[in-house]
Amino acid sequence: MTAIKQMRALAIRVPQSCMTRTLPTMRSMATRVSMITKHQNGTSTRLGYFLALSTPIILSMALYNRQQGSVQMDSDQTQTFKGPDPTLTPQAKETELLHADGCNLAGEEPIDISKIPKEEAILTTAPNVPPQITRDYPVVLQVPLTTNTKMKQLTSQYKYEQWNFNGTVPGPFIRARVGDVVELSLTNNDETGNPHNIDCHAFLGPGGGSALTTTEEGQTKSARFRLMFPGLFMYHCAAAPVPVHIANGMYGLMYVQAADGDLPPVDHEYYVMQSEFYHEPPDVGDDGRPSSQVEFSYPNALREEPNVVVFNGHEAALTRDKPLKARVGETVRIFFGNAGPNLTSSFHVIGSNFRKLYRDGDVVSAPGQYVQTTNVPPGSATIVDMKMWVPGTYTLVDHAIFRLDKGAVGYLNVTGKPRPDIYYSTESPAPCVGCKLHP
Ligand SMILES: [Cu+2]
Repeated sequence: MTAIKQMRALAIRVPQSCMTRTLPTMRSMATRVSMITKHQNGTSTRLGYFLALSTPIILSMALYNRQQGSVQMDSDQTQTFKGPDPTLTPQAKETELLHADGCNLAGEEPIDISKIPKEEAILTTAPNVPPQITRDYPVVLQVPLTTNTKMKQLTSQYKYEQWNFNGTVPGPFIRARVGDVVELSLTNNDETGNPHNIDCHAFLGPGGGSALTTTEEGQTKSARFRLMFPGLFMYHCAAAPVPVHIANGMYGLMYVQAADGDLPPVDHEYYVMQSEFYHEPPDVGDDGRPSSQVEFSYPNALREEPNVVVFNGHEAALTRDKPLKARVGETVRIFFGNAGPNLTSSFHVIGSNFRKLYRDGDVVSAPGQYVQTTNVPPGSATIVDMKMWVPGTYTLVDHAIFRLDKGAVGYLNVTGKPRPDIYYSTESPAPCVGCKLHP
């Protein structure tokens, strides 16, 4: 068949829309080929035209087939979907139904708070999350927080004096609902004399509440904040010098459920927060041995060169002490925060993916789907949903992967029956010796 005949035969099978899209490209390519070949013989000229004109047509046909959901199984078997793969259909409509009002405001009119019932918040320590709120009315939600310091085993090598809320790093997980009025009381039990306060990213007003809640040693202060919008938010101490209070451990997460319906239920909800620690080298004692304790390093923090990067406050928080758990077939949600203070996290779970990703803690917009890794900057948070299909150990990491050797690793242990239809080999697993990623 001549080049012209081949081109005509192909063109007959190409939809008009594809032709329209590709014609300008075809013309420009043909012109270029014409210029190149005008001094050559007739055969190479025809070959040039054929290559220039047929390549975009073939590419257009492949693109068109893909858009139509046509899947070539093998040479004599074609399976055709009508429309795109339904499992990959965007969920925007579903989300619209969940949160009909995009802003989901509690209401713009002032309210009489004395008429709202009071309730004490359930506060949990990482990796636990308080149960879903099922009430359909707002409350004055009482949140009692305290501040203190505590010497903790930060890494296998060193102890470090952390500054904390309610005795833990990260601080407690606070769950509330849009329309609730958070009645925050902050008691400063820190005997070092440092003032502390709360800046919560879910609060509307100057400083996110910090100026209203600054407490000196031995003091308690209270303030009220009405929650006007849903999402996952970081809270932290913002007493001066702010970077030092955050670097030493004063942060946590608050999740504000939408008033008209929470996220779809899952089997397990977990609370994980990434952060860095900056410390000086250990002092060396009279016996020549280095101390097992290290102290905060302002120069390292200023240079943004952490010594330690961890999930939930110390190196072993999600490995030896408390790996996350699930069973095959179950769904897992992680409320993931990044306290920084400096590094952006490239959060990833080795062996899985984020079936739903509520980027930046945004539960109003349609979630991302089947996402491998997500960026979480300092001062932000994200919500990821996974489904566990295959038993084994899954590893939480910051995919800026050298941080693994600074402590950023956690495990999610999944038990249950193997699924050889999904994951199979005749070989038995052979984890590498000393590997933190694949225990
Ligand atoms: Cu503080």
